[in-house]
Amino acid sequence: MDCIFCKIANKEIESAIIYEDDSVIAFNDLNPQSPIHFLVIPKEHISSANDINEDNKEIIGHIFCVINKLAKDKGFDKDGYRIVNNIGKDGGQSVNHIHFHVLAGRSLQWPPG
Ligand code: DGP
Repeated sequence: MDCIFCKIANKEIESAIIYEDDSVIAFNDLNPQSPIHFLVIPKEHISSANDINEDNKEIIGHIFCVINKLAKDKGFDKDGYRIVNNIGKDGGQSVNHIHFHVLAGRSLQWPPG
């Protein structure tokens, strides 16, 4: 499958990896929108939140545990941050491998555009 995030997970494409374990990888976003902006993805290909199901749902909880750990390790847990998951065309998803944006390091605005 020609998936850029599968290639990042398989190290076929270079990225600034900040965390990795057996099932998950986190790397800095190529186009950062805040002083801290990284993506957390499952190594397994899941196209979007539309494809979360009873068989793969545990990875999503694990991703949130990883984000929680990284927020504490990097020290932005107390000031706060935002987790974003875009889905499909109207959600602004440009890469069809589920990913969670983690944005931190500045006061973020709401609502989104
Ligand atoms: P989304 O629009 O939610 O699908 O976000 C995709 C994000 O992925 C976008 O912020 C830019 C980032 N991105 C796309 N290609 C690459 C890449 O090759 N390397 C890295 N590090 N980030 C990428």
